[in-house]
Amino acid sequence: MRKLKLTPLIISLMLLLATFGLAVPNINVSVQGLGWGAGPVQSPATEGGVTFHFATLTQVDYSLVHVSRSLPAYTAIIVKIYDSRGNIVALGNTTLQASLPAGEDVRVNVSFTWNRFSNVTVVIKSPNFTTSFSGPISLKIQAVGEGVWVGSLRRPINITEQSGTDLYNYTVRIVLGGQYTNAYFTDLNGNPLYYWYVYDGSFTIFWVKIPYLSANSKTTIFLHYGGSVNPYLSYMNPAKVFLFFDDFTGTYLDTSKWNIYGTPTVSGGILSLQGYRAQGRNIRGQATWIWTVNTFPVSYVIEMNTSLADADLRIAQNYGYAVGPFFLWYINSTGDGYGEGIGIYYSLPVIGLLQINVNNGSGTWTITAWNLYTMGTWSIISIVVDRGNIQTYQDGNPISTYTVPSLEDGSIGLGQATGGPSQYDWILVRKYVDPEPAVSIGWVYADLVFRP
Ligand SMILES: [Ca+2]
Repeated sequence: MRKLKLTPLIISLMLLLATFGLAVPNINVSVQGLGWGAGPVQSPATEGGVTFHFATLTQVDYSLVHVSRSLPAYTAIIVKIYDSRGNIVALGNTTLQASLPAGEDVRVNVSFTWNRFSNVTVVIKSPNFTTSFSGPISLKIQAVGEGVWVGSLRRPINITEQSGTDLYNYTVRIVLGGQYTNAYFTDLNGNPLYYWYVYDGSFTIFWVKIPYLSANSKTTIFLHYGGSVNPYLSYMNPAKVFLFFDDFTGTYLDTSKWNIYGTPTVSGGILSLQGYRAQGRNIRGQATWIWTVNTFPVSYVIEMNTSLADADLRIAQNYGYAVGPFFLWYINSTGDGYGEGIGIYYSLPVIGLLQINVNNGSGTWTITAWNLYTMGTWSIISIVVDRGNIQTYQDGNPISTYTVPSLEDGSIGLGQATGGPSQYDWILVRKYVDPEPAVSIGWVYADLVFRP
């Protein structure tokens, strides 16, 4: 009888043990990897960013990563750079030797040529494991996050006023290597700024209008680019950026902007100016010049993309000299203009001060120097008109200087006396102070959003 009584007890104990056997030894599952789907993987951060340091204009040598939360020691940080086909072109990683406060940068070496950059991700693997209970099973989960690039980049640009005067609506010129898609600019408060740019095949010139910069002060603006859309496309507006701008679109010269002598032609976005030319013993054609309807307060800079065509050699040989293309930096209200004439003295390439009345064409040319302009190729010519001091540049190289009587508000002009045609893709006029604000360009910065 006693034996019979024990049996159910043993059976119930065995059942009890069997039940405990399922529950008591926890099943620990270490989950490592990226938390796609509904898995309870946690990211150590929600947002952050990566900054790329350039060893040269084109070569990145390291990155700086920061995230929104502090990271413990022994956290691994992996930076992956992808090309446009999704292949990894560079991989860098580091392990924190001490905890990293939120927002602080940690350096991760990653070496690649910038033109291969198409995407970046940053993986953060924390040494912290958290335990999650799901019914009778507990999971040990490593905190892992993948920082996904939001798809646009920005570069801080530091601007320092150096002339000792308060600048209002001043247009700053910024030159960067490479091309920048969907580019736009914001100020320190995130407000969009008016801008314009040209890309010449290897570098980009940006002009950005700064509403106010007090004397000797500094500010930072941000270039944003690389996104899928440009939210501030309407701010890419040369009419808002420059005192004067013409891209020579359409099929005729815009007479609301220019006064005309002779027959300038406009085609395919290019202005062509043709002068007199020798044909056998005869001289054909006529000189051509144009000058702005508006006047500009000194001081200012004229910039233009031009391919200059020389004076007519045979006219120079026959008459002793000939002016080819010329720029008029300043024309007063009676039409008397000052400028530079590029021409030929017998057979020698020379330049000199040209004084011409735009209404009747009478004038003088005073040869002052050899012609150091490169003719017949597209280049950007800049002319600084700083009161009576004139300095010209071709693709940033100083070419010539002139001193003329102190100037008041005036028009500017372009012309071709003989030879040609010289061609002009665009021309602009902007304000100038001496010295111009200093521009220094910061590193490339990519915002990241971490998942899961
Ligand atoms: Ca054009």
